[in-house]
Amino acid sequence: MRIDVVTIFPTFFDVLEVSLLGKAREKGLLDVRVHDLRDATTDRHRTVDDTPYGGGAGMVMKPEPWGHVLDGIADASDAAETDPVFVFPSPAGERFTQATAREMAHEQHVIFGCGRYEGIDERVFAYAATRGRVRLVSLGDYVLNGGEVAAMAMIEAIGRLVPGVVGNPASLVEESHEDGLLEYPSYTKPASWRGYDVPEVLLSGNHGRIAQWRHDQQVERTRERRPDLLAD
Ligand code: JEK
Repeated sequence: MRIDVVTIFPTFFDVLEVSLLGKAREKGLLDVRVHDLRDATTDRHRTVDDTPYGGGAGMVMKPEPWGHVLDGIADASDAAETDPVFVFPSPAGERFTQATAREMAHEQHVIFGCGRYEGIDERVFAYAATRGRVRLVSLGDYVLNGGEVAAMAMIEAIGRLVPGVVGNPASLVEESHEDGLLEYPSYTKPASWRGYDVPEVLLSGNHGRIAQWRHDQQVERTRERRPDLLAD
């Protein structure tokens, strides 16, 4: 899978070189390329923002550097590939969920456009729609300072679903059977630690009882912490 990221803070994405996604990149499963939006500017100050038409607080990202950099990425993309998907993290986007991650893990080419300031001139989204599919996606209902942290979370959630990235595919199979419940609690050795004991059922070797106990824990925790998940 090919992933391009456009940002004014390319070093934010240095962490993609470590851990699971770093290994996936070494193995050639993920081809991630980060582009500095300022390299697509033409003025001496490498300006990417300007004041909003109609007034209001803050600055808005100018369309021209975005047009230039998105053209460069789309023109260079493989002629054999399907249309890329442009993902613009936005507080005004559709909510990013595990279902969104699953859909995007099937794509050949995803391009993340990370805004800053008050966001990106709206015409950039209209233009990108002439070069691929466009989705404005929100990580959640809180306000971040830009799209970078959201894009990073999305890349990790999508990347781990690409076949071969997660070493043990059984963990992904188990996740897909969780049916919208929170996960059950996990324990490892030692069986007794600082006076806290691992629940006896997990030491019993009775796999039927263990499966029942884990399911009960999932339902109980979901009712306490995320009752919204049980609504229907
Ligand atoms: C992309 C710029 C910063 C901050 C003004 C007024 C209510 C805020 C833009 N889940 C998520 N939260 N935030 C983002 C996100 C934030 C971004 C950009 C994504 C580009 N910013 C910013 C304040 C405002 N708004 C009305 C909401 C706009 C995000 C994601 N994904």
